[in-house]
Amino acid sequence: MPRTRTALVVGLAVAALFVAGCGGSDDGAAPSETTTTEASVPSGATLKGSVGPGFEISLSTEDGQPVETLSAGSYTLEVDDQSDIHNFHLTGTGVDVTTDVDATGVESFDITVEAGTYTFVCDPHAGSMNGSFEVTG
Ligand SMILES: [Cu+2]
Repeated sequence: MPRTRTALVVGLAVAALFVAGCGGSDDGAAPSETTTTEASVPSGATLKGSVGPGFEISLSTEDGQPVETLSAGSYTLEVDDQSDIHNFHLTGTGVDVTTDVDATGVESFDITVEAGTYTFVCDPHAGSMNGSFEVTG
């Protein structure tokens, strides 16, 4: 009987390790599943960045869909900075554009993106105000 109990304990420990391992492995984004209603954004389109007035930052298409993936190419980035305590700062390969924290209003940038990950943040609150999208080649 002691032998049976030992086997059970070991089995539970292995199961716990397995679960922990699985849980820790999805820290990185795993874009294996994409939504079926994925908006296709043609190169040359206008992208709408928005920050404020609350602690909100977003990037969307002209139709109001969140930008999650883009094709490589050139776009117009139109940022509506609605707060003098936030900014909209987009970075990635070949791109580093930002509005001023103190300033408000709409500001436009011509950007050219290539394959990779692009990230936008509010610099003073980058830990909570951030987002990103992927560019496919
Ligand atoms: Cu902010």
